Amino acid sequence: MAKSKFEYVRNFETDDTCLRNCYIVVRLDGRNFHKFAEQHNFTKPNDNRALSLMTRSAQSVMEELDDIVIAYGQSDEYSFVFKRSTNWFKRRASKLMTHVASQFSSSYVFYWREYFGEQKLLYPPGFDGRVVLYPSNHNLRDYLSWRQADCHINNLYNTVFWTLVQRGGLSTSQAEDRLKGTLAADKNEILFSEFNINYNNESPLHRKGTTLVWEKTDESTTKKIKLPQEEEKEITVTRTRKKIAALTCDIIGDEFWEEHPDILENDS
Ligand code: DGT
Ligand code: MG
Ligand code: MG
Ligand code: MG
Ligand code: MG
Repeated sequence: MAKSKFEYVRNFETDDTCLRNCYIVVRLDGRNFHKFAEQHNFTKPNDNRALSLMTRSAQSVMEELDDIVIAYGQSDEYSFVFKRSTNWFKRRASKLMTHVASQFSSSYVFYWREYFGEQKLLYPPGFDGRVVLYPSNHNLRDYLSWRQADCHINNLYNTVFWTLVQRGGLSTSQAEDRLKGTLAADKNEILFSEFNINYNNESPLHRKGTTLVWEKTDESTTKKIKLPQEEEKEITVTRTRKKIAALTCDIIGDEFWEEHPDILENDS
């Protein structure tokens, strides 16, 4: 094919191929969701409609894009982990990140009504994205542990903070003062002794965030078949299908990883 004299401009594109053997993580985070949550009347500290919509959008990302083996979300963020050996879009960081961000954002708007009903979407929300590479299973697990620990720390703080305000009658600045310098144990104690709340019994969705994984399920269907010179008969066909499961469990300890041995690929 003849090339135009403009063709050389291609050479200005920079190479952003992700290093081989590394897990590619794309993390999205809602742009200015402090304001977005206020304007759309999100309940405090957790709005289950908003969390479910985030998860629905993440599910769409996993279904529509190739090679995502696990996703983890909390608050206004979601992390997507591409399998170590993926060669999707030749591992080009910008392609992977922009596909994740745009599929997620359009899904968030597309499914908005299913979760928010009468509450109108007042303006188009945006999400930033970043790509981080993790060269070992240990690093990848620590990354996901970091996000889940962050979820726990924020949720414990927000739970006590809003309990002090909503049930304890404190103003927001009084609640802030009250919590200044407190440790996790102190916060648990405030909840327990003053409000009879055992933090461990609070919703696991709020304490642990949401983990999306692929699960294999066997689906059986019956089919009528007719072979030449034989009676028509019914047979059962079993097919293994991949389905996304949304879990609200701990992913820091070993148990989850022992139960899902297919997510990590051996260091090699
Ligand atoms: P950014 O990410 O730098 O553009 O700014 P923000 O405002 O998105 O800050 P970020 O991502 O650090 O914090 C998330 C905000 O989203 C935080 O202010 C609280 C809000 N948010 C997230 N989930 C909920 C929820 O379920 N309920 C309420 N009321 N607010 C939420
Ligand atoms: Mg931020
Ligand atoms: Mg944000
Ligand atoms: Mg955030
Ligand atoms: Mg194209």
